[in-house]
Order: sequence, then C-alpha cells, then structure tokens
Amino acid sequence: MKRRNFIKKASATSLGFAAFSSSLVSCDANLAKKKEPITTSKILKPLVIATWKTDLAVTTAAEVLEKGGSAIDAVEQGCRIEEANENGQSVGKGGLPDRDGDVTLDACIMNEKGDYGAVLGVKNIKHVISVARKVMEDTPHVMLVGEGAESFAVSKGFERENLLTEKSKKAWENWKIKSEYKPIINIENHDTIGMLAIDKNGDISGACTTSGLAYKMAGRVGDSPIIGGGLFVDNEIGGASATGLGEEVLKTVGSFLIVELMRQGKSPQQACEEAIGRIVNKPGKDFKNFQVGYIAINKRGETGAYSIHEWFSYNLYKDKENKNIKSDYFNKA
Ligand code: SD4
Repeated sequence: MKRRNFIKKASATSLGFAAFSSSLVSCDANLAKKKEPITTSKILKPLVIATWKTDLAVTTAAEVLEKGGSAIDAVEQGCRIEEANENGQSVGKGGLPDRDGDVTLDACIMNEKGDYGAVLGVKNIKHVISVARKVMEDTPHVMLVGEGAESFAVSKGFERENLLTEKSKKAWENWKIKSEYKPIINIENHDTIGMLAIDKNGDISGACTTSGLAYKMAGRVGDSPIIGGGLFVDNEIGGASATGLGEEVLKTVGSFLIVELMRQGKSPQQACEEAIGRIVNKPGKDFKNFQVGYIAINKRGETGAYSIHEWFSYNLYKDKENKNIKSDYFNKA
C-alpha cells in the first residue's frame, strides 16, 4: 500500500472510531439523564388482563380495583384464586408434579415502582404469589428458591400443606407407566396464570404463578418466575406476561422484549406478534409441538395477545365487563 493511501485509510479508520466512540459517549449520557415518562396519560378506568380462561381470578382482581385498591393488590388477589383452585392442574394446589411426584411452584410479582419478588421450586406452600410479594417487600432480595423459600414462607405465617391432590397423583401414576418425558406443553390445556392490572391511579403491576411443566425434571424452573421472561412491568410503558413452554420464552426474554418494543412505539398487539416471531422464525425451529402465548398492556390501556397455535385465550376486564377472548395466533397453516 502506498504511504499516502495508508495514511488516508488509517485516519479514516481513526476518525470513524472517534465518531463511533463519541456517539457511544453521547448515547450513554442521554441514557443516564433523568427522562420524563414517555407516556404520561393516565387512565382512570381499572383494567385487568390474564392468561387463559380465568374468569373468577379476573373478577376478583377487578373488584379490588373498582373499590379503589392498587394494581399490586389486585394481581395478588386474582392469582390466589387460581392457586386455590384444585381443578387447575398448572397452578398452586392440584398442580401436576415433577417426575418424582413432587409439586413445585414458581411465582413472581412486579409493582409499579419496578420492584420485583419471586420464589422458585417451592414445595408445600399453596399461595406462592403472596410469598413472592413478601420477598419483594420484606427482604433485600428478589428471588428465593426451594427450601429457603419454603422456610421463609413459614416464617411469615404461611402454612405447609400437601399440594398433590388425588387427581394429580393419579395422572402422575399413569404417566409413570411409560415415563415418557417430552418437555412439550399440550397445545390446548394450560392454565398458568399471568396477570396484569391498571388501577385508578393509572399504575400498572403484574403477577405470574405456575406449577410449571408437568413431569419436569426435579429442579427445573421455567419462565414464569423469571423477571423479563414470564413477566415484566415498566410503569412508564406497560407490561407483558407469558404462558407456554418456558424454555422458549426465556431464550427470547419474551416479556421484557414486548415492553421494550412498546417503548419503541409498537402497540401491545404488534409487540406480542413480534415476540412470537422471534421464536418461530429462528432457523430450524420446530414450533409445531409447543405453545407460547403472550398478553400485554400499555399505559393507555390498550391490550394485545398472540400465540403460536390456536386455542390460547385470555380474560379481559375493561369498561366493567369481564370477557374470555380467543387470541389470534401464528400457525394458521
Ligand atoms: C413453564 N410457562 O413453567 C410455564 C408453563 C405454562 O401453562 O405456562 N403452562 O414453562
């Protein structure tokens, strides 16, 4: 290379680098600045959205909001309904166990201040959503797992009880005959509950509670209690929650992704669709045998939902009406 050319090239490179690094600096400076909330409009009409057919849970949450209660109280009270419902086999008491026959529960909760609490792999305690809230409010931590979480719950007055109902025990015993472990979620039959609410102050909170995948490996944790995976709330923007095969949600940090897409201007519906797109459009991804579904809300009270396959539904309480609505979905082939 001639000397002149080399100098030209070198200075272009260093100029380019300087421009790049200075843009990084200015970008960082912008990010660190205290910003006004992007969306300031406050809605004063309570709104609740939750995964699957969760009429009573949503009605319960809506009642809290209509009485002037906070979004965080609403989502906790709503989720407790499903945790106590022994017929639901994906949440709380009556949840299907892991391969060893142990029911282990995961839950998380996030408030309008961006505080978060979660418990993972908890045995013998039904209302893990309330334990997650205690982690958020009464400890300096965000997550407690297994025995530590159980002891913490007991120290807070929660009672130990057997979570394995006869119905779930029978299902597990039938499963054991073949012991076929396929980490596949049946496309039609879920009831992990992810719930988002907006209260009369316009504040948003969310919660998510599950027994996770049926017959999972002992110790397996899915997306539901992981911040940004099964749930994320940013009170300036909105919130999102997930259901379905947690491994796929976690690989794309689905709920955080949806909130960030809304921050960039996407509607809740567009954001949910793009998040599903991130899963199904991965090269070679065989999405035929697993389901993922998302729900989202923004600060204006607009909602969205989308899933990979048909039959994902959600309950929406809006304008004093609670309806179960079938979600739009990707796989129409
Ligand atoms: C998990 N996402 O543990 C949960 C399962 C689920 O309806 O949503 N089931 O992966």
